[in-house]
Amino acid sequence: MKFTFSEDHRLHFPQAELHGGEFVTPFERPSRVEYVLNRLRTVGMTDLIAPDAYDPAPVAAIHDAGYLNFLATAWADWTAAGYRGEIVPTGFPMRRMQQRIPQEIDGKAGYYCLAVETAITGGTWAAAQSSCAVAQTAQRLVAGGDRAAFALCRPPGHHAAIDMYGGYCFINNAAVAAEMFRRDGAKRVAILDVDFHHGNGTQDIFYHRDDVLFCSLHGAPETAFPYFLGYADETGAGKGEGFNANYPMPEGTPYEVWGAALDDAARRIATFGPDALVVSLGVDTFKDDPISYFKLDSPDFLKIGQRIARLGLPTLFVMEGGYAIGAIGLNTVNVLEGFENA
Ligand code: SP5
Ligand code: ZN
Repeated sequence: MKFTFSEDHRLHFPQAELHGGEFVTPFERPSRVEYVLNRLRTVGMTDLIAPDAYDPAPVAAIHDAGYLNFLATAWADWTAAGYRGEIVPTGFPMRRMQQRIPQEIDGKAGYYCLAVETAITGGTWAAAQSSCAVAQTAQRLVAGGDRAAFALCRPPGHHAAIDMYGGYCFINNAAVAAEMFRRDGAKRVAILDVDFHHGNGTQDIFYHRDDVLFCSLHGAPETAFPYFLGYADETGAGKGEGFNANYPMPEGTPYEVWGAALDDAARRIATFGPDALVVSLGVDTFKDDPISYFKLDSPDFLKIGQRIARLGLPTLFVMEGGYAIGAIGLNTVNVLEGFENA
């Protein structure tokens, strides 16, 4: 299968992530992409397609206009205010408080932020747009008739909600691609999120819609980021009722259990009968991931690809998380190889 990627991901590399009360080098770092590229080369997946220009139209259809304007102007406003570090807000519109948007950039960032481990830098907006362009280009390959394509996106996207960034995500690349499939004539689109973390952003974007089915397998919110969404009883609302499926699982979950949840999600997708499938492909379910707690091993990722292939759908793989850097290439490309060799 063909894959897409942009060097501009490098423009986003914050110095620090707040982790356990310390500032550490971000887990979501540029070298992640290098390891995936190396593995693609090793297995002979060399069909790299350069990204087309970023198309803002489908992005504006799923994200809030004020939010996108905030992302585009945040760094200029932050530096103009005299702040010298990276953008990390300090106050938030919590319970029983106003939900009005402040003018001051620290307050404004707090309004649009869902997790402060994710710093914004001078290059973040350009990198986020390039990442989205990578997904958009791969979407066009699949919409144009390729059975599958792989978007090697960075920064990732599935935590980015209608009007919130965090969890290393700014633009929801998988959601943009799903929206593009709809615009290209797909009647129904399914999104399968296999990243360790709940795809809260994608759920938020499609929660009231019946044309996009969202299924997410993830660490249970009681014990795993993003903590405040991802329960099994979140099933969609309004006409979207029944079109959101969460599979929260506990610490230590091995492939035998995780794979049964994947089977259930795959059956649900088959019943839904979509014209296209978008896979939010995170490999932080790996046993040695430094911030996650499932116990999948490298060969299990081949099985994930095989199971997804059995759906027989035009499939777009969009890179999300995975922080066991030494294994991210093998695990990610195993999914793609499992799919291709199924
Ligand atoms: C795209 C993606 O995978 N985003 C993940 C964002 C996770 N952010 C911080 C999670 C806090 C994790 N606490 C880990 C405890 C490890 N013992
Ligand atoms: Zn993740």
